[in-house]
Amino acid sequence: MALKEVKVPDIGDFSEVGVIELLVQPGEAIQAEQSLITVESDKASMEIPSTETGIVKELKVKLGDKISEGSVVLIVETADSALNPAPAPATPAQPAPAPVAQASAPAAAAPAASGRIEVRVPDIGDFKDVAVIELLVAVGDSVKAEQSLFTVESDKASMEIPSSAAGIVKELKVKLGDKINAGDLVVVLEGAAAPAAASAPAPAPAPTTPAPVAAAAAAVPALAPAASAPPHQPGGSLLGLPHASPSVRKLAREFGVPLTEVKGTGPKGRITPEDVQSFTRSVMAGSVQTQAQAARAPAGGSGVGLDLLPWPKVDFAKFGAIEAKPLSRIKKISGANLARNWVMIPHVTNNDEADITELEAFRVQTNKESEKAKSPVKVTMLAFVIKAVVAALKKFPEFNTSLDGDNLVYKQYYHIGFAADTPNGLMVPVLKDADRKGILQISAEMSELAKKARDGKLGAADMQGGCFSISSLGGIGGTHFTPIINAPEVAILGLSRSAMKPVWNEDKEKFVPRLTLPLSLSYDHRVIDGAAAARFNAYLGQVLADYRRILL
Ligand code: CAO
Repeated sequence: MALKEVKVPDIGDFSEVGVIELLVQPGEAIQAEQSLITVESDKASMEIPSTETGIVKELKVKLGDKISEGSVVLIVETADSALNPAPAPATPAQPAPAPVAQASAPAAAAPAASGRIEVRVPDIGDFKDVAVIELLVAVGDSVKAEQSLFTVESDKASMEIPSSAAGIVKELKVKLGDKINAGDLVVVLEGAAAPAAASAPAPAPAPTTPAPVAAAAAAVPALAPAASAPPHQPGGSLLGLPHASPSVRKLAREFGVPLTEVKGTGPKGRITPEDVQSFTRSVMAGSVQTQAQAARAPAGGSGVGLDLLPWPKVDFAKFGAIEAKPLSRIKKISGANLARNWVMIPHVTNNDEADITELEAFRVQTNKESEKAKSPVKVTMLAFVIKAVVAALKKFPEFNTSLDGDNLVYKQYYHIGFAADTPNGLMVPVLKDADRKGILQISAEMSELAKKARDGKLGAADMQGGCFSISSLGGIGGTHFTPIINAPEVAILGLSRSAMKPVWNEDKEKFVPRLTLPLSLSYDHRVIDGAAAARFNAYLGQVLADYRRILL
């Protein structure tokens, strides 16, 4: 173990930028390149990544602090070098935050006094293939030199690309979603009825002089385009646009939240991730309508969008004593995810039962032998089910997929998530490469991950990359239930409590007692047909009834 300082890397011309968001806290496991804090000036907002993997021991900054290159962000406890061969002192492993500059250096342009002026993307530092998320001018607009033309965004920062000259926009060479790089032709102007400033020729692409950045750029809502920010801001003014960090804007786009309609509760009205989540919840519950919904929903209800009744507002205190307690952070996050998955995925649940009489006997026997050998590993039915699910995923590959636009992505790895009940709420750690592990190793890793979940120590990497999830309520009770699919996965298996049941035996012509395990398979009906789901569940049952089938 070693304690290491994580410092602010080279952030271009920025210094004394304010910390507006803390993304990690002491005790949390972090990965190299994971974002630690968000900083913001009047020109840009960006996330500062970690150079180390380990556990956060101490945060050296707090909200509102001003930081510069070299400032210590936090102290991290890293595993010793044999376990963690990735220490890289002050330089981030990745292009790190956006190199950002002042507004003084506009996009490079062909030096031109009048006539056709080509505006190109200036040097934007380490940014490559960044997506255009907002167009701020339209053909026919008159623009001034340094006026912002459009906004681009990477996952770490966002910035506006300014014009290098004044003139009338003749051609827009980019559209929403285009990926751009330094030197790309973006706008053709006809000029220049321009003030002298416009012709201040940006000499060749200036080093470290990307654009002024839009701390306040609006999200492009995925589900509610009608409610997006105004298509163009004359004069490049950012006033009136929502104030949010890149990660918040990304979150908003993922949820289809029009940021212009969200009330920010952060400092100076900044929109926080919680604001986006609570807006989503309010829309889901029907207590708030987006402008786009309001515009298209006639009074009688059209069925378009969610079109729901508002959430009932009840003064509970009128009926008896009450106590209101805030939801935990995990509940808030998982609640927003569950609600999205429930409304966006057409769920169907196939219920079946597996005869696990022999497998349970084998499990009990295995545990007895482990006990004798003083092994700490205890095997539960869930470990056998994980391995059986891998066999079923191999036989029915469409269950190991994710929808990505019009594509179905088939995965060739087998990472299985399992729901773990923790004092703070539901978490889903992911057991990686279950196909390459035996039952004992799966059991050991599962109990390690479940303990980490209960202690609040799961890192982001422990919960990523899942192909298929299992929610086991077998240790608690119930006969069947409908698990909610963990998007972007396409299916989830729910296990209920096994029970001894009379099963008709054809050969002996009598009922025999068999231990049966209820299997509830929820699947995304856009990807999986009912027949395929019934086959998957039946096959799973066969494997659990006779585990030798895994060898076939
Ligand atoms: N039928 C009957 N008994 C079962 C069983 C089943 N299907 N599955 C487990 N059990 C038994 C175990 O054998 C164990 O018995 P003993 O204590 O006698 O040995 C007991 O139930 C407790 O098991 P466990 O919970 O410790 O272990 P597990 O491997 O089955 O599950 C974990 C691990 C982390 C998934 C579980 O602890 C957990 O958190 N479950 C809740 C998951 C959840 O909340 N899902 C809901 C998601 S949707 O809201």
